[in-house]
Amino acid sequence: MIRSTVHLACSLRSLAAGLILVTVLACDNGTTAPIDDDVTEIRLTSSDTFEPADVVISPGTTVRWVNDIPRPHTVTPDGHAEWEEWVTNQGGDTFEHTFETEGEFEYFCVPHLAQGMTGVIRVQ
Ligand SMILES: [Cu+2]
Repeated sequence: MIRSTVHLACSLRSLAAGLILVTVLACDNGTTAPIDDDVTEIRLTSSDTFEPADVVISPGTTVRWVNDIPRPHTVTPDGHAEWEEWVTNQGGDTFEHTFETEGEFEYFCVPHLAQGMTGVIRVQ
């Protein structure tokens, strides 16, 4: 009972943060253009998704994951050792990795794998 109450409070907080985020993004033309040619940004969202989840980049590109809100997520390699697992629970936290070799690098978020929080970086 206590657990479900905490979960509800947590969900409501996430919802509120999500609404604020949507409002902010709505003022941004809805574009998610990379900051520059060599950096691609992926957001860890309040809806427990990687956004965008499927990314195509060329070798030498840096991917920057950004945690949108104070919420626990991970960026965990799925069956490869391209990077070390990143664990975050702070809004604004960032993690970067530069991909030098071609390949498909799948990853997931440990706490939200059951909700389908997965992503893939296609380097080609
Ligand atoms: Cu997550």
